[in-house]
Amino acid sequence: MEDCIFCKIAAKEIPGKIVYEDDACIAFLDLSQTTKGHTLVIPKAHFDSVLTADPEVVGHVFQVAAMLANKIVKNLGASGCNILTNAGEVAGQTVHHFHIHIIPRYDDKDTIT
Ligand code: DGP
Repeated sequence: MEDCIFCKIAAKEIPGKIVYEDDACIAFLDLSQTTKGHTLVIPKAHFDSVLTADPEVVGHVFQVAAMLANKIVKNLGASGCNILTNAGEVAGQTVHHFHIHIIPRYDDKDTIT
């Protein structure tokens, strides 16, 4: 989709720190790094949010997110993680291309505001 920053990252038109890629999705480090290793998983095809995405795509992207979260937590020595998606501005979505956040959690003091 024209003017979608995540479509451009998926198409490698603008740089992203890519940590995983397959035919249908791509994962890259979030610019904001809420905690170390904060990663986004997105479908290559454009859907505005999880609410409008093809259910099969949603399933695949969540499977990949779970697999990557496991590796990220182990590799970075985190104690756990948040896996979440925001749908709609009212829910805090700022980039309107379906994406899943993987936010590693390191201890009970790394509170996310
Ligand atoms: P959300 O609020 O759920 O829509 O999260 C959007 C996230 O996308 C936010 O944590 C910051 C991140 N982000 C925005 N623009 C870029 C970008 O150009 N590159 C990368 N890597 N992340 C971005």
